[in-house]
Amino acid sequence: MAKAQRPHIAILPSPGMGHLIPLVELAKRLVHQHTFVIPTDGSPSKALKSTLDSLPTFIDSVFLPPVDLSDLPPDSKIETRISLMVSRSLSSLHDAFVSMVAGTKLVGLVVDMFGTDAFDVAYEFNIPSYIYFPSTAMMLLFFLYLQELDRTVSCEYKDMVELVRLPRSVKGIMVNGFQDLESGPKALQAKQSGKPSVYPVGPLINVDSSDKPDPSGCIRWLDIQPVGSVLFVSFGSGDTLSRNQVNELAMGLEMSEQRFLWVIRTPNDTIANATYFNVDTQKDDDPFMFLPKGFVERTKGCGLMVGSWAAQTRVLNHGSTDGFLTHCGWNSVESVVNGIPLIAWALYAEQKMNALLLSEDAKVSLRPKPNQNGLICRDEIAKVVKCLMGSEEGKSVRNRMLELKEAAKRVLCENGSSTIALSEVADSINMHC
Ligand code: UPG
Repeated sequence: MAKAQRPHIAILPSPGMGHLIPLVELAKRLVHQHTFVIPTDGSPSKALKSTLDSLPTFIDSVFLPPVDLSDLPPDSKIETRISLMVSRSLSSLHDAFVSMVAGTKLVGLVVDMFGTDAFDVAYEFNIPSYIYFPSTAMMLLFFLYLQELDRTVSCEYKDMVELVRLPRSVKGIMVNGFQDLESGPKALQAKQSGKPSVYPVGPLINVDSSDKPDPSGCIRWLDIQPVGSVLFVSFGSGDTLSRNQVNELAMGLEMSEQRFLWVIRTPNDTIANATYFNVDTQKDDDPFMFLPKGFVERTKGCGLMVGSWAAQTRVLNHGSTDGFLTHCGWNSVESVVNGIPLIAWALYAEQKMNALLLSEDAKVSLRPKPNQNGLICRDEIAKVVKCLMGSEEGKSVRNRMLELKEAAKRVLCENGSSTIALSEVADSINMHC
């Protein structure tokens, strides 16, 4: 369909690559024209610009004027900053809507979980709103029930009988999950009158083409490693470890005697998500400075460290990669589609819940144990890495992941449940045309 004829959807990603990337993947799969309307508080990162530069022609993007967050205390939480960036952008979003409705048939607004304030703007223009929830159905269930829990519960949440209260101001919620990975989608799918529909459309992941540049050199390095030999170590788009933890991780990787590719960041002793807004524009110290003395030389040949950012989807799709030590950001669980088993090392947000789901429920990951101070020590790291890459237990985790890979293929094929759910969303949006 020609661009001008497509019904038009406005998409508001809340700040952060972990929210932009899944919304881009959603947009690619809906046959509409899309405009990403992007809140910001300053200059966007290189990773963000390069994602926007590579969008297909039916997806446009526009930055809203930067908002001022200088009144916030320096230690304000990331969730507060993200939410305020959205709410302080609403008048500019209104202006963007005026331009969009003037030139095209605007039929929907899609936001992620931090963008619901924008519903007011959509409501003013009589445009239906949808949420794309880039995390698990389990987390969605928890969010939906949180208000009720807060109001009524004084005991431990785990002792509660589960009841779900769905919000009413939204038409539909898409969640990046599928039944074989977690049972949550089923619990949410039961249709109830007056409640929004929940569509499990996952796993939606970005597929980087192999002709993209490889500035960090990690693909060239993987090309010369033996098939199925490398552990990929990466903590998402913004997570940072403490100095001590970086030291222990380096020593643990060395002691494991396994090949590894590690995306390293400058450590931060106080915040676990220090690079969330500026993943590749860090003005801090060189992250290599914080590695143990002699580590780079000693691991030469079997280990590669790259600063800040790697072509993750290409790494996970590479034949040499055979394990992934991840912070359990839900987009990183994309390794499901590659059949790569995991080491689950959660840091913040809902990542501990994801880690639990991946290890206890889906059984596709191993989980290192922290000591009483919360530090994961070198011996524990070496043990878990060896176990994943070369033991019977690792083999069983790997086999389970291969089963999930097949299940993911099934739900994403032409008549698969996620493809059908996505076309139901498109039908629902098109009813507004
Ligand atoms: N990525 C790269 N290269 C890198 C690092 C990351 O391409 O070097 C990509 C990765 O492929 C993925 C995204 O960036 O698509 C990162 O997303 P994710 O793995 O989910 O991590 P976060 O950016 O930390 O995600 C935030 C939250 C996480 C939550 C997720 C979805 O931290 O807890 O599950 O958003 O809501």
